[in-house]
Amino acid sequence: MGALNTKFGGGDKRKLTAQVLILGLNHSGKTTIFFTMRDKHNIFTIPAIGFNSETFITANGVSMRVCDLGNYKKVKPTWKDYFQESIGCFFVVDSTDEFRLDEAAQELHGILEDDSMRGVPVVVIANKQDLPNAITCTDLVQKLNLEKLSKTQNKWFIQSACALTGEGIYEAMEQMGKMVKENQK
Ligand SMILES: Nc1nc2c(ncn2[C@@H]2O[C@H](COP(=O)(O)OP(=O)(O)OP(=O)(O)O)[C@@H](O)[C@H]2O)c(=O)[nH]1
Ligand SMILES: [Mg+2]
Repeated sequence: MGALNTKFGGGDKRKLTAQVLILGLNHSGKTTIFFTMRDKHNIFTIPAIGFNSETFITANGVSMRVCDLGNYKKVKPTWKDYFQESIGCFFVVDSTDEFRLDEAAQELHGILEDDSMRGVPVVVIANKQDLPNAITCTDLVQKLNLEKLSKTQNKWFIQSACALTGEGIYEAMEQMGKMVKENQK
C-alpha cells in the first residue's frame, strides 16, 4: 500500500503530468467547466492550492493536469510561470458577451504570443451556447481572429459548449488530447 500511495500521491503525480490551463475573461465560465471536468471526467483532484485548482484527466490517451487559475490577472506576476509548464490551453469565451469579444480576442492572442506558449495547442470553448443570443462558432472564428493563429503555429479548435449541462466539454477534452498527442510527434 505504501508503494501505491507514493506512486499515485498528489505530489508525484503533479510533477509527472503535463499541465493544461483553463484561461479566459472573467465570468466566461472557466470554473464551471473546471467542475464539469473534475466531477465527470477526472481521475482525481487536488484541492485548491492557493488561488488555483487542479484536476487530473485522461483524454485520447493523454494524461493532463488541468488548472483553473481563476481570475489570473490578479496573479500576473506569476502567470508566466504557468505558461512555461503548459502543453495546452483551453480558452473559454462567453458566446453571449459580444461587447467583450474584442477584449477576449486580445487576451487570447496576447497569451499565445508569449514565448512559452509558442506552438501550444488551444481549444477555444464557445461557452453558454444554451442561451438564445449566443454567437455561433462560425462567427466566433472570425470575431476572435482565429485564422491568425495558424500563422503563429498554434493549432486551434473551437468547440461549442454549455458548461451548465456539460455539453461539449468531453469533446473539448478529447480534442485537446488529440492535439497534444500530435504536437509530441
Ligand atoms: N447559461 C449559462 N451560464 C453559464 C454557463 N457557464 C457558466 N455560466 C454562468 O456564468 C457565470 C460565471 O461562471 P464561472 O464559471 O464562475 O466563470 P469564471 O470564468 O470562472 O469567472 P471568474 O473566476 O470570475 O473569472 C456563473 O453564473 C455560471 O453559472 C453556460 O454554459 N450557460
Ligand atoms: Mg472562476
